[in-house]
Amino acid sequence: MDRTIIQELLEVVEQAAIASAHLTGHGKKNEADQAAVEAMRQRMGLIAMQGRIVIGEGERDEAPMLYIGEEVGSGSGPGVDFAVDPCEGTNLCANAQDGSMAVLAASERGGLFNAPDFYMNKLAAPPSAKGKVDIRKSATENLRILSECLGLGMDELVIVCMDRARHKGLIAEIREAGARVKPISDGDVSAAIACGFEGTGTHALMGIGAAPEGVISAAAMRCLGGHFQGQLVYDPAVAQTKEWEGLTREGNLARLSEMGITEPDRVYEADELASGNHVVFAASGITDGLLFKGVKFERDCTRTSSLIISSLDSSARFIDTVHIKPGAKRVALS
Ligand code: VTB
Repeated sequence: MDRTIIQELLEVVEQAAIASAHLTGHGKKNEADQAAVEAMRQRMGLIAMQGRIVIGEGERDEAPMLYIGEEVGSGSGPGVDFAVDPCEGTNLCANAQDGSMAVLAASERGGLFNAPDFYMNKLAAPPSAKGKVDIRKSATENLRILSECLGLGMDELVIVCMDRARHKGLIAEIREAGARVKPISDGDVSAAIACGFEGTGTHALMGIGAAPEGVISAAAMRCLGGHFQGQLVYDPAVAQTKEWEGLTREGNLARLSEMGITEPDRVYEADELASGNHVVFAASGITDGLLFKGVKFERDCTRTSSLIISSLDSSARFIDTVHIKPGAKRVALS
């Protein structure tokens, strides 16, 4: 994998974002997802690589495209592993709410953790708190450490948590400690990455989201030098999700073991979830977000805003692209 892949991956996420942006606000989350999947797959096919999906839309029998194990790319060139989420925050996209994006992480073969479709307890924090906060510590203790590392008062800290019943206790604890909580309905990748940059006004992501998204967040945080830890959640009583109705703790543990995960309680660090020598994170806004804007359709062009973070050249690029429509007469500067 060399630096030329940066431009290719930019175009992959841009095309996926544009495809699902056509469906923004239509209340059709599956269609928006499908459009992004098709566009992402099609653009990936043009890249000279032996690509492989390690985190995707699911198993082959449930996902016709970008399924786990699917080969993508032209078939010759470097081996590249991908974790993809073509429409992260499908509900946000369907309801035209802020925070949905097309996103992926890439690495050389074997450089991304093949996360099972489980839940994951996550802790993301800025680079200055890296290795100091710890998911094994209480939220209260981590807030104290964050306050010290960031030089901010407790009441100046903003902690993002997904707005879910399972976080009732966590949210109460954060507020009790004196920090502020910003609940989000969906989209914890964007929330995690926002912690990697100064000036976003959010200082940590705490709580349980999906494991595959955790790997994508970890890839970005690893390149940014931010803190990210994840621990799989297998107990339905902890996950408190409709998705796991009828499943048991023992059954989930057995599923993990079948997948080769023998230490289900292990805490994974960012560089274990994204362990490759070369890691690239690419995202393009579908709707507006904290770090970049969503797709804007205009008469003569379509505008996209994206973020590419790469360990290949230690960079984070914020890229605005004007996609000029055929026969365009006049493309405004901004
Ligand atoms: C999580 C989160 C994602 O969906 O997957 C969430 O990581 C689903 O969680 O960012 P629930 O099953 O509790 O609803 C997202 O918010 C969007 O895909």
